[in-house]
Amino acid sequence: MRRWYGKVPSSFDREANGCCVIMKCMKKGLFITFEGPDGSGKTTVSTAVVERLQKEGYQVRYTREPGGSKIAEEIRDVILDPKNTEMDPRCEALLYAAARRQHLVEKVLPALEEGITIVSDRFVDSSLAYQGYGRKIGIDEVYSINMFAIEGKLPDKTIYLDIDAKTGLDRINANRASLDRLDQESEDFHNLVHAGYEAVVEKYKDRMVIVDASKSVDEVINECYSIMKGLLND
Ligand code: ATM
Repeated sequence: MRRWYGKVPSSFDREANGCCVIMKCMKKGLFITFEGPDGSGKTTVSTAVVERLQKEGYQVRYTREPGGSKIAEEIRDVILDPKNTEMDPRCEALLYAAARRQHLVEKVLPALEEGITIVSDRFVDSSLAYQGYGRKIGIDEVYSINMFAIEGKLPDKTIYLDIDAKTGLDRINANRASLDRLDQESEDFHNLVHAGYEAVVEKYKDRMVIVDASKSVDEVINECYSIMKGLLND
């Protein structure tokens, strides 16, 4: 049976197969996440890839964490506010999980049901790396609160943009006008986050596609675009 992940069928397809057949072929959208340390270029790359795919007629939507819905964006503001220096690490982990829950049920799951592929700029692996490793809460603890939040809904594939902490931070310091509460953390913290990502990538290797994010942004975009095309046409 033909598999269809949401590229709008041509009029030939419609005439040849009839709408009923197409509806039967229609699959849920794919759930793809982009992950990586700060300065890996996730947002630039994932938005560029989504735009390119949309122009080709694919039913793909970009969203981001923390945020992506009204309530989740409000939680994002609290988490990233540089003035909230007293925030406890477990409170931070719970807030990320709360924002994730709201975004998932409000934006991600309904779109997937409609056959739209979701590209989420960060998801649960960020919490495992940043809170589990960076804040030293432990990956298993952070995983367990997240399982409550996401009820086992993990991405179909995760594209991990790999960059070392120093190169990533240098990029951020060169390009960003203002730094949020986590950007302002020490290089040691960001080294721990990178080590966390390495552990997460190893633990979930079947789900991960690793991309070298130290290459030029155009090269990284092209590579991620090819990966996405492969997944959508699989
Ligand atoms: P973005 O820079 O990708 O918008 O994410 C905001 C910050 O939130 C980012 N750190 N900085 N700087 C990573 C952090 N973050 C976590 O610590 N845990 C999470 O679960 C998520 C989704 C993001």
